[in-house]
Formats: sequence, C-alpha cells, structure tokens
Amino acid sequence: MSTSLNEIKQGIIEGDLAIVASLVEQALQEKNEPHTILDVMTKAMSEVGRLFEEGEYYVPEMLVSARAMQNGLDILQPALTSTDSKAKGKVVIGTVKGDLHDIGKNLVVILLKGAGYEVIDLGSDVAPEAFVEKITNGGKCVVALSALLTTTMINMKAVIESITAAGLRKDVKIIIGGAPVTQKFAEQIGADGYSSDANKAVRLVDQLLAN
Ligand code: B1M
Repeated sequence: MSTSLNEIKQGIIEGDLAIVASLVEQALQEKNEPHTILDVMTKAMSEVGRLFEEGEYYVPEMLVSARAMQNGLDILQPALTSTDSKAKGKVVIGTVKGDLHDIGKNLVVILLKGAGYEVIDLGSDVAPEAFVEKITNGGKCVVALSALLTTTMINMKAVIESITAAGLRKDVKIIIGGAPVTQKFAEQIGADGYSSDANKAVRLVDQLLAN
C-alpha cells in the first residue's frame, strides 16, 4: 500500500480530522484509483468497529473516526461521481428510525448519483412516513433503506408496511442494506432486494428498474 493510503487508514482509525481530507486529496493527485482509496477508508472503519468491540474504543472515538471518514468522502465524492450522466430514475434513501449510522448510506448515495440517478437523501433516523411522502407514483422509483443495528433493522419492515398502507407498494421497488441485514431478512420483510455493499446496490437498482 502506498504511503498516503496507509496514512489515510491510520488517520481514520485515529480520528485525525485535520489530516484525512488532505491525504485523500494527495492520494488522488498521486493517481490512486478512487475506488482503491474508498476501499482503504472502508477497511479503516471496520478496524474502528473491531476496536470498539474489544473495548479499546468508546462511542466518542467511533464518532471522531466517522467524522474523519466523512471528511475524506467529501473530497473523494467528485472522483466517484461522473458529471455527464442523465437521471435514470429516482431513489429515495435513508437510514431507518432510531439509527444514526449514515456513512454506508452516504456511500450508496454517492455511487447512485455517479451512476446517474436522482437521489433524495432523507438522512438518518428517518420515520416511515418521511419515505412515503417522497414517493411519486408513475415514475421509476426505488426506496433504499439502510440499518446498522440489529435493534433498528426491524424498522425497515415498518417502512414497507407504511408504503403498503399508503397504497404505493406497486409503484416502488424497495431495497435494503447494512451490516446486520441479509437476503433472507429482505425476503422475510417483503423487500425486493438486498445488497451487501454500495457498488452492488447500484447494480441492484439498475436491475430492478430495468425489469
Ligand atoms: Co456504531 N455500531 N453504534 N456508531 N458503529 C456499529 C454498527 C457496531 C457493529 C460496532 C460494534 O459493536 N462492532 C455496533 C452494532 C452492533 C449490532 O447492532 N449488532 C454499533 C453500536 C452498538 C452502536 C451504539 C449502540 C453504541 C452505543 O451507543 N453504545 C450507537 C447507536 C447509535 C444509533 O444509531 N442510535 C452507535 C453509534 C455510532 C456512532 C454515532 C458513534 C458512529 C456512526 C457515525 C455515523 O455514521 N455518522 C458509529 C460507527 C462509526 C460505527 C462503526 C464503527 C462503523 C460504521 C461505518 O460507518 N462503517 C460500526 C462498526 C462496523 O461497521 N464494523 C458500528 C463504514 C461503512 C462504509 O460501512 O455502514 O456497513 P457500512 O456500509 C456498508 C454496507 O453495510 C453497505 O454498503 C456499505 C459498504 O459499501 N450498506 C448498504 C450500508 N447501507 C446500505 C444500504 C443499501 C445497500 C448497501 O441499500 C439501501
């Protein structure tokens, strides 16, 4: 791994807010492939998770690493997003109620925009009704739900129920993702698809809207 990539990884793990963004800029200037940089950044967050699990890190450390990661993502975003694409359809996305984890969801947003989708990002801790409000019938629309906690993944079901109760289920495809979520869970709650990472989420949206 090149020096700057290694430093990015360390910068995120150590939550060095000042340095990560400039290192990402440097890595881009050194012609590192944007997805390679992203991969290193994602691995750094997994390492932060491991340190938290082992009791070495607490919530404040996780939070500062997350901020460092987001600072780096802000710099990386233009390199991951092509500018000449036309809107291929609409995706309404958010992290479900009770869940504040938004980095994975933000990655999905960046890559979807890069692939030419109009993305309505509702943020994190999003109530089911907020998703329902943004669905437009008649067009190509996907609702994408993210959850990182075993305690909040069940709120994905609540979103699907609200969409169904509003009579809009036939107008949308619903996809889910996030570390605790599985294909089996997607089937159990009646989602149309599951994806384990942000790149696959884009391919899944492509497939669902093509059918
Ligand atoms: Co928290 N947290 N956290 N956390 N946090 C986890 C998720 C945890 C696994 C850590 C651990 O114990 N090892 C654990 C969950 C355990 C569980 O439920 N099984 C945990 C916990 C327990 C908690 C708190 C409860 C801690 C506490 O307060 N005691 C608390 C809950 C707060 C809340 O949400 N109500 C909490 C808080 C936080 C912070 C706020 C400090 C911070 C989040 C800041 C933010 O997001 N703005 C944080 C962080 C940073 C993490 C870890 C370390 C990193 C998450 C991350 O950003 N990963 C995480 C440990 C880990 O993941 N190993 C952890 C990088 C990101 C790129 O990956 O989000 O998985 P990820 O996204 C992936 C895929 O999952 C997928 O694509 C991405 C990759 O391409 N994906 C989708 C995600 N969404 C998708 C949607 C799709 C498709 C794919 O389509 C719709």
